[in-house]
Amino acid sequence: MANSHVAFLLFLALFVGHGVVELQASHHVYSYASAKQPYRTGYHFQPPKNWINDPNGIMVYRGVYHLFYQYNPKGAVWGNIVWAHSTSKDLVNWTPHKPAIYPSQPSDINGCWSGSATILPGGRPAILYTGIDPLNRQVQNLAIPKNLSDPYLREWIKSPKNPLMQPTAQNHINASSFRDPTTAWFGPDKKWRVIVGSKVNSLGLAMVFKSKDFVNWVQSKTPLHSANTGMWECPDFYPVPVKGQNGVDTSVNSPYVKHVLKTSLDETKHDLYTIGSYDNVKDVYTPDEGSVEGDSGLRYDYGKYYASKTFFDNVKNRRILMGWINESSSVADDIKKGWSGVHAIPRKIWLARSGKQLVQWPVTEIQKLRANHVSLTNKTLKGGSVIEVSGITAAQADVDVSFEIADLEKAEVLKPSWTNPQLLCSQKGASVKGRLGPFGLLVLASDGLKENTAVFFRIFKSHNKYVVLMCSDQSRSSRNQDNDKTPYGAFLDVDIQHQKLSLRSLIDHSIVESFGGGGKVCITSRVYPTLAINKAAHLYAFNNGTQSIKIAELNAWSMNTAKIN
Ligand code: DQQ
Repeated sequence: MANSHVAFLLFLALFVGHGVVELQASHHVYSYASAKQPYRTGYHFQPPKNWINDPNGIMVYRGVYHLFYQYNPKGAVWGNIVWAHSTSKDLVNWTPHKPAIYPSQPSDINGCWSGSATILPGGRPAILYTGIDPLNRQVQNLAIPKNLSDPYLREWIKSPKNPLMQPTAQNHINASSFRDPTTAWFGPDKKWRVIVGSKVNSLGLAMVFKSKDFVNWVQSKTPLHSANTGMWECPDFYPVPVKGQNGVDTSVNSPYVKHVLKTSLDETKHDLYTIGSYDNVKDVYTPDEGSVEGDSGLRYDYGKYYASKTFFDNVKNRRILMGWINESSSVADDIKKGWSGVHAIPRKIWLARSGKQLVQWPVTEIQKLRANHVSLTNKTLKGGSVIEVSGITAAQADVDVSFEIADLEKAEVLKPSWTNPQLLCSQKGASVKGRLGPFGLLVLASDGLKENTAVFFRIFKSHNKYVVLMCSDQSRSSRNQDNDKTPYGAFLDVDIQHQKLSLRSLIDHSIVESFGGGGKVCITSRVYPTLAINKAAHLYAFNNGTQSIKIAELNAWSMNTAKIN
C-alpha cells in the first residue's frame, strides 16, 4: 500500500515535470447534476428515484422502443418488484409510463420478476415473466397488450391460465431457482421454445419448454445446455450472423449463423457467454470447442454489468444489448441518496471476424447528444506525461482515442503466471510504471489528480506475439473507503502490429463505460468521486510507461443531458 502510494506520488511528479497541454473548444452546452446529487447520470437511463435492476421485455413495437425494468416503487433497496415501463423513439430519450406489470394475480402476488418479450405472428407482442406466488414459488406467467393500436402498449392483460409453467411434485423443479424466461423462438416443428434459468445443486441449467399456442407449455426432457457454474439467472439465447454486423430474428437458424448463450451467474454477478451451434431438432446447444464456461470465460463486460438482455431491432436490422449497472456503494449510501442502479447505454452486438467473440458498440443514436467537439492528432506522449483535454464537460462526456505504438519490441515480457487479467490490473495499476504502458485516459479526475479513474492499456510480449491488457482502475476514484474499488481488467484480442489501439469511454458523473479495441473488451466502472464532481471534473490522456507512444487521434465531446424522466 505504502509503496504504491509512493509510486503514485512519483507518477504525479512525472506528470507535473512534463507540463500539461490543453485542448480548447469554443462553447459549453450542458446541464450539471446537482451538487447534492453528483452521482445522478446525465444520459444513462435511470428513474427519478428508488431501486432499479434488470432490463425486461425490451422490444421495438410500431417504431417505438420499449424498456421495462425491475423496479421498487417504495424505496432504494431491492423489494416490492414491479415492471416499470419507459418508451423511446431513439434509445436515448425516454418517456416514462405507469408500471406495466405489477402483482395482481395469485401467480405473481409476491413479485413480478424478470422476463422477455416475443413478437408473435401478426406483430403481436407477448411477455413471459416470472411471478412469485403465495407460497413464494417461482412460476412463469404470460401477459399481452390490452390495446394493440396503442404504440406505447400502456396496458397489459394477464392470462387467466397463469401460471403456465410451474414446479410440481412430478417435475422436481427447484421452486426457488426457476426464473427469467427468454424471448421465445420458433422451431421447424412449428412449436415455440423458451428457456428458463435454473439449477440442480451447483449445476446451472437452461430448461426448455415448448408450446404450439404460447399458452400450453411442455417441459423438454433435456435442458438446452448446463454447466457447473451455479444458478443461471436471466439466460439469453440468440443467433448472430457469421459475417457482418447486422442482427437477425431470434428464430433464425441456418449455416450462416452461430448461436450465443448468455447466462447471468448468480454467484459472481457476471454476464458470461459462449458461442456455439444449436441443433433445433434435439434442442441442444453446444459451445464451440475451446469455449471456457465459467468466470474466466468470455464476458459482455469485465466491470459492473449484469442481468442483461438482447432484442432484435427489425427497424435497423441490428441486435441490441441492454444491461443493468449495479451500485458499488453501501446500502446505507443508496438509502441516503434515495436511488440505486442505472442502465448501460444500449449496445449494438455482433460476431467478431474471428468468430471467437462478440463485439459491442454504443448505438449510434447516442452520438446526437455530442457537443463541443475537441480533437487532437499525431501527438506524442512521452513516458511520464499527461495532457489535459479541456473545453468539454469532463463529468459528462464521450471520448474516443486511438494510440499508435512504434517500438513494440520494447514491450515487457509477460510472465507465465500472469494469467488473471483482473489481478494483473490490481497489481499493476495506473501508477505502476511499465515500458509500453500504462497509457490511456484519466477520467473523472480532480485538479492535481488526487482522484481519478484510470482506463488504460499495457502491452506485453509473450513468445512471438503481443498481449494487450486493458484495465479500468478505480482505486483512486473516490476518497470514500466504503465503495468497492476493485480494478477491473481483461486481455484484448487485437493485432497491434497492424492496427491502432482504440479506446472509447462514455463518462457520466458516476459511470465510466469503456470500449477497447473497437468494442472487443468492455469495462464499466461505477465510481463516486468526491472532488472530481460536476465542473471540478477533468479529463486527461496519460502515459506512465518509459517508452513514448503516439495519440494518432483523439476526439472528445461534451454530452448533452438526455430526456429520461
Ligand atoms: N433479478 C430478478 C430475477 C433475476 C434477478 C429479480 C437478476 O428475476 O433472476 O428482481 O438480477
